[in-house]
Amino acid sequence: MSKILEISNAVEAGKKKVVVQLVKEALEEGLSPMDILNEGMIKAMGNVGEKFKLNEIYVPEMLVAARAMKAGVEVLKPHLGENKGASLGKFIICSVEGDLHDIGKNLVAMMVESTGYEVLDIGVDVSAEKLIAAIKENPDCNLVGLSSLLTTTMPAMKKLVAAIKEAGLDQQVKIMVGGAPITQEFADSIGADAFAADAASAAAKAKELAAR
Ligand code: B12
Repeated sequence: MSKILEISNAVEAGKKKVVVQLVKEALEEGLSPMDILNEGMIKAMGNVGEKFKLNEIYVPEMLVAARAMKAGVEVLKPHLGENKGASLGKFIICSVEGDLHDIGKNLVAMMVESTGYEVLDIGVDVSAEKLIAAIKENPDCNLVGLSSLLTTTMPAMKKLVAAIKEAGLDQQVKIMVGGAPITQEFADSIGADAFAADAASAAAKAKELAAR
C-alpha cells in the first residue's frame, strides 16, 4: 500500500498517533507536503463525509477523523510554505455563526499566512458583532475570510458580509469566502470580493487582492 493511501486510511479510521507517524515517514521519504495534504488527508475527510451521508458512520467517528487530520496537519505545517514575513496586511478569518467546522479554515489561515499576511483567527461560530469588533480593533486588517461548511450556515455568511458593508468597513477590508457548499455564484450573490475553492487558491487570491 502506498504511504499516501496508508495516511488516508489512518485519517478515516481516526488513528491520530498512526497519522502523525505516517506523515513524518512520508516527509522523510521525500513525498510532497501538498500531496500528503490533498491526496492523503483532505481526500480522506471527503470519504468520511460520504460515509456519514450514507449513515455508515456517525458524528463521533467524524470527530475522531477530524482530530487525526488536525494532528497530521500540525506535522505538515512547517513544510507547507515558508512565511515570508507579514507585509501584505492582516487577514482576519473565522467560521461563520452556527458553524463549528474549522479544519478548512485552519488550512486557509496557514496558507494565506505563508504568502505574507499576518493572520488573526477569531475562531468558529462567529457572530456579526464579534467580527465587526475584531475588524475595528485591527485597523491594519485589509482582508477578511469567512468559512461555511453547512448549507444551513450559508445565510449566516450572507449576514456577516452585509454587516461589514453596513458598518462601512468594506472601505477597509476585502472579503473572501469559501467552504464546501460555497460557489462563485453564491459569493457574487452576497457581495463578497472573492471566492476560493481550496486553501492553495485562497492563498493566491489573497495575494491578488493585496495588489488591488
Ligand atoms: C469533520 C466534519 C465534522 C466535524 C468537524 C470537526 C472540526 N473541528 O472541523 C464535526 C464532527 C464536529 C462535524 C459536525 C457536524 N457536521 Co460535519 N463534516 C465533517 C466532514 C467529514 C469533513 C470537513 C472537513 O474538515 N473537510 C476537510 C477540509 C480540508 O475541507 P473543507 O472544510 O471543505 O475546506 C476546504 C475548502 O472548502 C476551502 N475553504 C474552507 N473554508 C474556507 C474559507 C475561505 C475564506 C476560503 C477562501 C476557502 C475555504 O479550503 C479548504 C482547504 O482546501 C464534512 C464532509 C465534507 N465532505 O466536507 C462533514 C459535513 C460538512 N458535516 C455535515 C453535517 C451535517 C454536520 C452536523 C450537522 C452533523 C450533526 N448531525 O451534528 C454537525 C454540525 C456542527 C456545526 N454546527 O458546525 C455535512 C453538511 C451537509 C450540508 N449540506 O450542510 C457534511 C458535508 C457531511 C455530509 N456529507 O453530510 N462535522
